[in-house]
Amino acid sequence: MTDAPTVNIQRADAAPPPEPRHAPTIYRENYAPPDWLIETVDLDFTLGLDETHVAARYAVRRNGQHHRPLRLDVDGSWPDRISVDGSYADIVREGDGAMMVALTGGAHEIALEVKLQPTANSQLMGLYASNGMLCTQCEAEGFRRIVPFVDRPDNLAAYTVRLEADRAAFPVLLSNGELVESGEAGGGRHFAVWHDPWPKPSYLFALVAGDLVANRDSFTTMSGREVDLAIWVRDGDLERTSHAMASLKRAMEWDERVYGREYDLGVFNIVAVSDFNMGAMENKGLNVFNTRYVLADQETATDTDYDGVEAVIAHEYFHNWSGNRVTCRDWFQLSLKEGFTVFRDQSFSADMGSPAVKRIEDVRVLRAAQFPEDSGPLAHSIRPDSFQEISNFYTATVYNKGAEVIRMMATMMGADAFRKGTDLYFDRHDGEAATCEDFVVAMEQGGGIDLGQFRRWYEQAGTPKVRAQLADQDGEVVLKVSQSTPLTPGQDEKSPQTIPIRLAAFDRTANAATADERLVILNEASLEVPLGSFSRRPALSINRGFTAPIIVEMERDAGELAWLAAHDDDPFARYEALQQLMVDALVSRIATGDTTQGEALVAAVANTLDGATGDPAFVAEAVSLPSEAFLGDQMLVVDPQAIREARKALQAELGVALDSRWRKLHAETQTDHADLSPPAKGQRKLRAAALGFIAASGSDDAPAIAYRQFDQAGGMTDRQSALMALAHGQSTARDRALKAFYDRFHANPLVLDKWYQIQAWAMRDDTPDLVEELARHTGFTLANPNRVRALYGSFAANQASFHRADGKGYQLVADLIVALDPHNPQTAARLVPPFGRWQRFDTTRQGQMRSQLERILAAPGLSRDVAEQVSKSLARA
Ligand code: B3K
Ligand code: ZN
Repeated sequence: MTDAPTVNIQRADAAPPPEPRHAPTIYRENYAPPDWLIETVDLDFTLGLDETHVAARYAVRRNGQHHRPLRLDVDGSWPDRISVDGSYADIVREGDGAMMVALTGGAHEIALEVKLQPTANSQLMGLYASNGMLCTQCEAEGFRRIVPFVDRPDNLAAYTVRLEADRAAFPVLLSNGELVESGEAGGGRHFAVWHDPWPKPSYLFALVAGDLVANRDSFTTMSGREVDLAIWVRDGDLERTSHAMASLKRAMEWDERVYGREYDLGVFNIVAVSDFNMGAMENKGLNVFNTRYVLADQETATDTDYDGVEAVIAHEYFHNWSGNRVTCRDWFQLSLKEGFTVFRDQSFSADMGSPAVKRIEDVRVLRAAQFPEDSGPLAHSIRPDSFQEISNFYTATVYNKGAEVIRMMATMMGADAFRKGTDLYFDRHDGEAATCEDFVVAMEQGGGIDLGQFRRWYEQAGTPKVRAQLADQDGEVVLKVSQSTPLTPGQDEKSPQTIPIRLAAFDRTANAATADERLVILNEASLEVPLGSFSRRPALSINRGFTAPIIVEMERDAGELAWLAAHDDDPFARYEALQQLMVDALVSRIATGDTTQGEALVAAVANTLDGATGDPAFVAEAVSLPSEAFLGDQMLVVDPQAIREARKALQAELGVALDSRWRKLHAETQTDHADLSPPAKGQRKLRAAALGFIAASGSDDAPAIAYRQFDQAGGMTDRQSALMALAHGQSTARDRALKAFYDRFHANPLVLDKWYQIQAWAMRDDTPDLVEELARHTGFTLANPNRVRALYGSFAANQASFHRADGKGYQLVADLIVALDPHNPQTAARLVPPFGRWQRFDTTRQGQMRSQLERILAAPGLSRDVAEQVSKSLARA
């Protein structure tokens, strides 16, 4: 493929100019289709860790009537040689580094050659080296770090890729699509040619070369086609891939059954990589995964880890249709594939386990990650209007709120109409780069629903607040609801949203808890809903199943909440009622020192424990105290220390008051860790909750109980929860357990991450000092994103520790951001948002947080990623 005559017209040292200090803002409304389309791509890689040579050939076609040149995006590697139709290429370099190629006809062939240094690529975008292997990450704009290209998702092309490398160092050579040829290349080298028949955008390109072994299996699709499945890992990790393989097959079957979507190649490869900026990547036919979401066995992975593997394997697989067959027109449409695919993976996981518990977990994540984002300086709608660096928009808003928006459509439409809508969407836009609007139109036409006003969910940022009140009108109970959305950056006006709210009113005097559930669509500023007559004020169960991503504000006294926690037939609402009781108790304890609600809470928790034989995982969720961060969100000014003390005190009270119950539960929930059934996982979750209360009670034998669980654990779930319970406190058992854990597992990077994470999570006064020490520990490295997240990501999420009054937490994380940015700006930028919460804290902390943000902003050569997050975070929301 390199035999075409190329003309050397640009010296290799004519590198593009450095990135501008203040990157330009890109606006959604300025979208214009590409002037030229690359329709076929031939890539020829001569692979090496230190140096890789790429020869590329593109067939390009003029798109429409115009005289503009071809724009090729470039980031880093300026080509040594370039030609047009085998002759001189007339090129100009733009200020942003792009290459403009003057072309005269309607169709041309471009050939170019590039040299890359994979080992020197610490950003982990483009082609890079990890643990002796070579791999790629191209979403969103990494392909231009490999070769100059029309690197935007609306350029779909068919790719043929030839890989050549030393056979001993890189026995396995993979790319997208199907293997069409392979063989010897002489001198101990070999080659493989892959062809992907499905036109795809450049962000879905991938290659992997390395010394890997495969867990192989196969799947027969609904039309009877056989698909070869392979999960590629380093030798020694093979026995940890069976859960991933089983999850993949379940996901393939589920997508056929639930969405009618069949896989479309003869091969599906997954490769596990240890140095990876995020969870995984859905490259066509060649998914690349963080090892964390592939490898699991009972010795090293918790039940949560197992669930994470299953969910991420499914998520990436589902992208084959929601993302790959139908892709995004531009990056503002990211939620088109991500929101929808998260909804699909959430539904899949719900079907595989307990739907009620899955819903509780998903809402917990939404409240922990998305609600704060939506109320701060980085708030944006699920379809943003502008960005500087698209990597900063892979957010909980685009992903998780995006999924809630799809869920609301499904709730309003019902399952059959929703399926008709998605069928139409997939059929109509197959092979296209589509928009969120295309999706909404397909849902309207396929599912027969008017989503006119519902579109505001795509436009408006901010979490709507819904105020609910019961009133008595002429002997009838009427529910009055009203909505408002707080203003967010760049949006000075908000209009009413379309909010589907499932609700029920219970007659508390009736023997059985039955009520007519109804779905109310709130699409005005306010609405009155007649509920009928009741002999006394009914118990109101509202936003059941969390039908809408809103904050409900209403006064319900402890009696009503306790009744709902005990009797509501909707499990999410039961959970919510008990959590609200706890929030109310803690908020009033913090505000006034009032501890009188403790008793009602003890009774309500005891009552929920009585139901433990039903769904233990549900009980564990319901009785666990709300997080420090969630409690902070309920306060006008967050007082991290007061929250920690109140929460600890309440946990201790519940621990003491129900001591014998926790001990009994703890003793009864011993399980075989090989049993991954939902009931067994639920037992372990409840056991962890019980141990947490035993430890919090402060009883003398608590450290010994925790140590025994740690020491005798049949698997990582029990071992980790015991270590966590010990890590919060001060005891010799804690020190012994941490040392034993390190000694036993330090050679396994994923388990060593846990060791860092557990200590960074610990609710101790000296956690910032420990984190500082751990960063100097031999196992810590800036080169591995998992390790950075384990220590610093966990620490920044540990509210009272990160916000310790002396400002040390802020300083540690800011230092890390400045040190990491030159190596890996994407991972560095992900640690900025906790600083953006400054307006929620007292003036001293505000000053400390702002001065760290200013210090980061002053760092020389700051990346576009971090600069955007920091400058936006400094602005007043
Ligand atoms: N699509 C990728 C995320 C890529 C992130 C790039 N910064 C994984 C996923 O959402 O499935
Ligand atoms: Zn995704």
